[in-house]
Amino acid sequence: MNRRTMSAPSSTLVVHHLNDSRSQRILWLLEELDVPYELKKYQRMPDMTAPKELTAVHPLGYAPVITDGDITLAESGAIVEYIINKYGGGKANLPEAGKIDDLYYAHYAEGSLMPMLVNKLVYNIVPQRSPFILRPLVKIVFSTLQTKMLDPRLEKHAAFIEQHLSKDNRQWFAGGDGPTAADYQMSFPLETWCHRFPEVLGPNTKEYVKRIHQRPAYKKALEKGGKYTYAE
Ligand SMILES: N[C@@H](CCC(=O)N[C@@H](CS)C(=O)NCC(=O)O)C(=O)O
Repeated sequence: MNRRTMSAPSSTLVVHHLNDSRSQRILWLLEELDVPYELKKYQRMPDMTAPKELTAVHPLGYAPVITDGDITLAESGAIVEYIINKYGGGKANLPEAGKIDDLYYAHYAEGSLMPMLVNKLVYNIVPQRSPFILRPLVKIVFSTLQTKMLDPRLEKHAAFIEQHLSKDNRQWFAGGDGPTAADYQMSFPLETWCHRFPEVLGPNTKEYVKRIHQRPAYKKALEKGGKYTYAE
């Protein structure tokens, strides 16, 4: 066998990473699994949107996106599942008992939780960006929407998450001894929530976010990805 055939195959996996974004969870996953990858970095524009170059990779122009040989895949939940299936080598596997929690929280993160957190952000931004003359009125409308509609729902979700994380002293969403798909997906909403308005989050939820940040693989992902506001 010559040197060439003995060496590990070079990776074709490319992560298109936008600063301060959901793609941080993909870097964490890849570092946990110890999968080699190439990183292409993109910087948010002053209005926080992604730069146009990302639409050359995927028509919607959102992060994360990965390319792997001929495959281009967007949507973090799909990417997490793809990477665990193809490169996981059993490392993100979990006991049978945790499978339903893993499935649920892997979908809940983007399906139910993120839309509310995005709404919260948008409701704060809209008044700031509205025409000066309309601003006081817009402010009243959006702050009423927040206090009457959004905040009570977020409180309900905070209690729901806290109650789950307090069950049998669990460290991870699926109850195993290491992170699984549910954790990679839940990391971003909980990090941004902790960073922006932690008041309503319970102690187990805050501890959980700290636990993620203490992982050596997470720290490695931070070093590679560059500045990430939600781990500061
Ligand atoms: N549900 C998608 C959401 C993707 C998404 O909205 N990504 C944000 C970054 S966190 C983005 O690229 N925003 C840029 C923009 O809106 O222009 C996923 O989980 O991948």
